[in-house]
Amino acid sequence: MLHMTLRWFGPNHDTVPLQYIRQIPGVEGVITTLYDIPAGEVWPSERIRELKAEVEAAGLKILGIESVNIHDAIKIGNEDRERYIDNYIETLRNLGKEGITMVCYNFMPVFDWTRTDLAKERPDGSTVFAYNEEIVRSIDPQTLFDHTTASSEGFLMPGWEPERLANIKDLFEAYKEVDEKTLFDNLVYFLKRIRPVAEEYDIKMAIHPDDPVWPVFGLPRIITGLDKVKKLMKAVDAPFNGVTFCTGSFGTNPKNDLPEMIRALEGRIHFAHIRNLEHVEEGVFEESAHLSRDGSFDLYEIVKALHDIGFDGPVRPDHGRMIWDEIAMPGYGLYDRALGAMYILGLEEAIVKNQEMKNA
Ligand SMILES: [Mn+2]
Repeated sequence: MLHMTLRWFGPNHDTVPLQYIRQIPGVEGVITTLYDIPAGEVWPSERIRELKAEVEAAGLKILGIESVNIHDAIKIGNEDRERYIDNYIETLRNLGKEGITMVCYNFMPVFDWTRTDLAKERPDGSTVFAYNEEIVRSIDPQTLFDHTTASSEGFLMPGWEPERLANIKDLFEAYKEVDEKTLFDNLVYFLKRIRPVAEEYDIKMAIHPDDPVWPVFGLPRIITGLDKVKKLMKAVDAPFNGVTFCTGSFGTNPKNDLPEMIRALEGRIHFAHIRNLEHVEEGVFEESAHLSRDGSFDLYEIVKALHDIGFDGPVRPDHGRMIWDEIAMPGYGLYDRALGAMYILGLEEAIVKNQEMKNA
């Protein structure tokens, strides 16, 4: 079954109180993080325990972490990586000891995700994240960074840490020799090194797909579609090595058949991000409401596929539109994500009942 969650960035970063999340029917927990700890540093056990206590005091559970970020040295594969992988292992051990057993991460160089507009207006007046390949081609990474941080309403956007991106030129320079093959090999190396601790604590590692699933600013992409994901699953062929099935990211490429991909990845999906987007033309898309008819995806078929493969893990409505004048981190307001959560749970209820009727 789907275990519904909302992403929550912690008491000092999120505008949405845990008590509000608790009041969304069917939401069991949160997917959270220690937002202030830079990539590469060990997460102290005390901090994890504190976070857990706060979430549990609100009647919720931590159903996973998004993300424990991967230090650039690991992605680049330079001599510093051993130290950072050791730190990652220690963080996993500290999480495992607290019973936290799902970790989402990504392996994208420099930028975690890319959009050209954080507040594109939809016909109904709501605003959403949008992407236009032509704009990306016409600007440099620094301009995109300045634009993204300037339009984030003062909120620190996940994956866009100013300290890490302080010198984008140097960062690009460091990735100069990293092509698709090197990046993939470095990911496999990382997974093999963390395998023992992940298996000891039964931690499921769930890689998030690239977003969008094509190269941006010439940076390589390795988690873009079914073939690439299968290749990774095979390279480290153990259940701990799985995927975050993000419909919005895989779905940036209209050729990715989302329900088919879900069925093909049975047993290896550890977390799902369920949302919708509207394809405008090639390389141009904008996020939409979760409702199938508001965008390009068939959310019924997506939830059905997850149900059919016996998926039993955390899901979240992923991003939401900004509606009803809410002031929040773009994409992470309460209102539209709550609507999304209810819609997804409604689809699931109908699918389960339908199945029961057929079996009766
Ligand atoms: Mn996602």
